[in-house]
Amino acid sequence: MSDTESGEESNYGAENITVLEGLEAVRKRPGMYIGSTGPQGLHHLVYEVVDNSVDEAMAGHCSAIEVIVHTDDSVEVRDDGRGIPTGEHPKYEGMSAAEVVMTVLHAGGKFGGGGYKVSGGLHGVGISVVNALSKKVEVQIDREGKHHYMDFADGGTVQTKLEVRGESPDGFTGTTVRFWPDDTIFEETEFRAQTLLDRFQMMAFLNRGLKIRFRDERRAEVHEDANEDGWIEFHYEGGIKDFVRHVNQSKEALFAKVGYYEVAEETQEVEIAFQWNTGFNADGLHSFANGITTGGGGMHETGFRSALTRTVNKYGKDKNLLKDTEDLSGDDVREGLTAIISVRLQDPQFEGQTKDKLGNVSVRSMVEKATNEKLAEWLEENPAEAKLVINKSIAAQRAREAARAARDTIRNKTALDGAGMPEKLKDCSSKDPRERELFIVEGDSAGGSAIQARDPRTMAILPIRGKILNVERARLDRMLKNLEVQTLIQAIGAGIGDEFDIDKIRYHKIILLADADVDGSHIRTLLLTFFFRQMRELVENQHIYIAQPPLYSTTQGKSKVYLKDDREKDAWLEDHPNHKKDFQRLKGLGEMQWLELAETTMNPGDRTLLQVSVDQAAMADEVFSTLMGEDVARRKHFIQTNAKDVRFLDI
Ligand code: 0RA
Repeated sequence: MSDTESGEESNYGAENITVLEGLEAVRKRPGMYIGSTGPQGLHHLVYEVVDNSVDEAMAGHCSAIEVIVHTDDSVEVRDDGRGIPTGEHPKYEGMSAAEVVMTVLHAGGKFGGGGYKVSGGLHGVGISVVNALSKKVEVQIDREGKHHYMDFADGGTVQTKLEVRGESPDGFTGTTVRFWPDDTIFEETEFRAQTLLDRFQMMAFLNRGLKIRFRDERRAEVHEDANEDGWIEFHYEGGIKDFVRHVNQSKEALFAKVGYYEVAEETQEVEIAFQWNTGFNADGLHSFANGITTGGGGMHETGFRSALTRTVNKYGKDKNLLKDTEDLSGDDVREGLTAIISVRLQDPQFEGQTKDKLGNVSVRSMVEKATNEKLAEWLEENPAEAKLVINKSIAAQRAREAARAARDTIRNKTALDGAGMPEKLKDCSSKDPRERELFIVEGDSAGGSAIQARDPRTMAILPIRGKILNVERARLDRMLKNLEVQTLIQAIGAGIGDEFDIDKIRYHKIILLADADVDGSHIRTLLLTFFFRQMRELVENQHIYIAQPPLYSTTQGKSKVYLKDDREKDAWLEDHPNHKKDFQRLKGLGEMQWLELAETTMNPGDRTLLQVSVDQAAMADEVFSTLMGEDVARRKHFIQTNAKDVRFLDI
């Protein structure tokens, strides 16, 4: 079909039937193509369309991509690339190339032409899958001076065949795809702006120079990061170097430079950016394959890790910064390291249950070789930075040894002191961990009330004093010297860090009991962060709870009524319109009668406990990093921008 013949009914050949069968298969088993029909699958549709434009941009034909979410929850993706070809497709009679791209599975790639093509997209399924799962799709193409239009309905059936609708603006080429997800296929069809923004920002980091703009027309007010027209733009000339700077922004860099190297082979390539910070986390390694997060790691990470450890050790010994007998471990070298590894390859194998682990063996040797060579060069060329890295690694090694010693001391203490339990712990008598509960109570006087209020058979009380310590800035060895932390570890009885053994926990409910005020919130955040970092399985298996002492009390007739928070108070007032407004604000746990404490907060029949999820703990961890981290400006910004959202901090 040529452009002038557009609109004419053509005979459907065998090809057309295959096309419809292909799209029908997608509609029957969408999960096979986009993972799920939940929110993730829905957002995947956008990524699939944008990936096509990104390919065009990375081939050097497109300068910017614009994404708009419309008020009807349709999504429009525009680019100024070459435009999808509009001429008749050589293989499919009566169909334009653009129609083939939109309706034939896996036809999204560039036709003809040599060389290898590395495309993004989780499964690389192509834009026809989006068509199959939409109730309507409109395509506009500017190419060879003409503006073309075509649309589809009900999962990819052509409504309007490609036709010319006037001239393109002077010299302009490009493609616009707008789609309406099919609400009979997806559980919900509402897009979440932040999810899209996070993805676009990541793509912009991973594709140096790429410009992605986003606008959400559903919002009445303009996003805080948007310009006056409502556009948010991501554009990083530094690519993954800027990514590393971004990750280290809330931390204190060990030195200002960001290291970088890249190596391209015939069918695969790698780029790596890195910078150490003064923190103690050893999990700052983030890897990607063809622009997709590989949270499960894989061959690229394995290659990098072994070459990193080897190269830093070799440099240290060559320069006499390390003794010949002193070997730094991988953990020592990675402490405080933020690194981005991005590989591109022809046929990525994603493995593991969540398909987020890269399995291609050839990638390991490429990354290992690249790192052995280029990292060694970088260290040679940057001796001041290299020395800081070696010294930091040595400090990490010493701290690890000290932590081991401290851990042994605690373990021996536990073994020697009979039951080995700290003096402050008022333990319970039941021997069955499943029914035993540990209340961690802030302050000695509150601890006193809690001891009186408890059921001594199942409830143990551990009073701890004030701020346990700043777990963010302390290494494990210092943390282990802290008496409050030692007490916690002993009471829970399952070790800490790598040695934590969930099967040994002495209580199945660990309940944080602190005041409902700012100090209480702070100590809860500290404790949650500690559990999240050092006993993560406790959080993952949902053994952590937050007790909720009431904020108000009032009397009705002869009985006392407790109200958890302002919302309960307001609700109660609504139900009792004639009640005089004499509410007591309960100041703190310490001032509560023990009976009050029992009846409002501790008795299983009366209390409400908040069960902590990993999300909440991770949030505490992030809030904590930001609030307690070294970077004052960022901390201030965080407090200012989150001051309105009290829920966020008030865990
Ligand atoms: C096939 C071939 C060519 C470009 C494209 C597809 C293409 C697809 C999409 C999807 C969204 N935006 C796009 N831009 C381009 C090559 C065209 C040529 O050789 O001129």
